[in-house]
Amino acid sequence: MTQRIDKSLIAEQNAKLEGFLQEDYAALGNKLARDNINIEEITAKAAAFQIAVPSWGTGTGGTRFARFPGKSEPRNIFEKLEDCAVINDLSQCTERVSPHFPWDKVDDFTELKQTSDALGLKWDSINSNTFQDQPNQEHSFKYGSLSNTSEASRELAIQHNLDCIEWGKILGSKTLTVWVGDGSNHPGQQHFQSAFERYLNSMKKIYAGLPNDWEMHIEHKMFEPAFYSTVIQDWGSNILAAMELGDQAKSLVDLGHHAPNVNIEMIVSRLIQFKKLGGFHFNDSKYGDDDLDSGSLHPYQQFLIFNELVDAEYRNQEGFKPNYMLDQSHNVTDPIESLMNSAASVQRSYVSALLVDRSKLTEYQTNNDALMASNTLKNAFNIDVTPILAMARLQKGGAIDPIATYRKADYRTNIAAKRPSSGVSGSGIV
Ligand code: LRH
Ligand code: MN
Repeated sequence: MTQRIDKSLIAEQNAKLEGFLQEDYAALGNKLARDNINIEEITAKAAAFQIAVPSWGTGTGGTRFARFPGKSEPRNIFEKLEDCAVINDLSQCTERVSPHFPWDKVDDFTELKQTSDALGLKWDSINSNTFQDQPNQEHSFKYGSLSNTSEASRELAIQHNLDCIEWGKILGSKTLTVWVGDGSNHPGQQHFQSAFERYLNSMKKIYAGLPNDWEMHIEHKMFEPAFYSTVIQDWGSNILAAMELGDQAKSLVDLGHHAPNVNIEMIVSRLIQFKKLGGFHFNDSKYGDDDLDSGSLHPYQQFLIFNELVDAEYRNQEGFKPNYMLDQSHNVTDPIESLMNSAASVQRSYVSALLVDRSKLTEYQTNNDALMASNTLKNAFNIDVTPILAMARLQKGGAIDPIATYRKADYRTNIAAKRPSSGVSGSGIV
């Protein structure tokens, strides 16, 4: 029997906090009304916001040095789905799960679909994996996958992506995300143009296998596991590939895949303008692809990214329907707590961006009033929208305080018997 957070426990915990919430919500409503903002409309938009959870984020993450498994770790996709259901029970904005194959591969995908249906979960983008060799794999990905000089390795990588589409169809997904670790560690090791041509020719074969209502999301990354060059190194190579492949190919922005201080919100604006923004992998980082909790270090940058996204919504930008997803590694926290926290952080950035006075902003931009333009954004960012996020959760049957309610439920202890720990530490991201 699947362990869920009891609705009565959620109601009991909410009852303790609802009075204060109603007070704070009314006060914020009055404040926003002074700027002709209807708090109910904002709360409705907050309630409609969804961000997908990465299946691989439900287990404790690690680095090349070590991984220290947490308590009652999920050991397979079925247990990962149970944890995703708990996250959605409390946060009410994470009904979609993004799997990674072959990490989540099963023999019976229909059974997996039935399990997710029973848990009220849907399937988001399918992530292929051609950055690791499988046991007894005939043709290695050591020197790349879709861009490998070996045709046999390329064909194997192409077939894996086509298989991912077939599995995704059974699960009801509509997107294939392709991130490759292909690149080089030494100057001269790779002929840049030839590698990119091999990559494009391989992607064209995968693109041909896409159902008409699917998208392919291409993910760029500056470095790792290659440390001199990567075939899809930045948004430039990414959008060139997406334009070369066709309308169903879009660019995905993983926040951690850029050099420190890169203006990611401007990259987002460009991708929106050219109708090539497929979606996001939200996380935060200080140095490299740290995969830390979203908004934990750069909440203003995350807000500025949503300022571009809400601006596009506000202007009814053609072809604008980006997919939102978390992509994080939880090395020292309970993954369920970090995923709930991070989903709320991204939802907060969205709601704050809804509060920007866009007509005033346009006026200040037109008149080159830089200070007032900047203040117009800061004013929205500085409004504490916590009551709106909590009210949206309450209205949907979630928890006013997800972390406190989760800890009260003592979920990890309750499922410990069902999930004996492997006791194996090991290393690596999952
Ligand atoms: C690459 C990446 C990619 C996933 C992997 C788990 O760094 O961001 O999106 O396939 O992490
Ligand atoms: Mn990613």
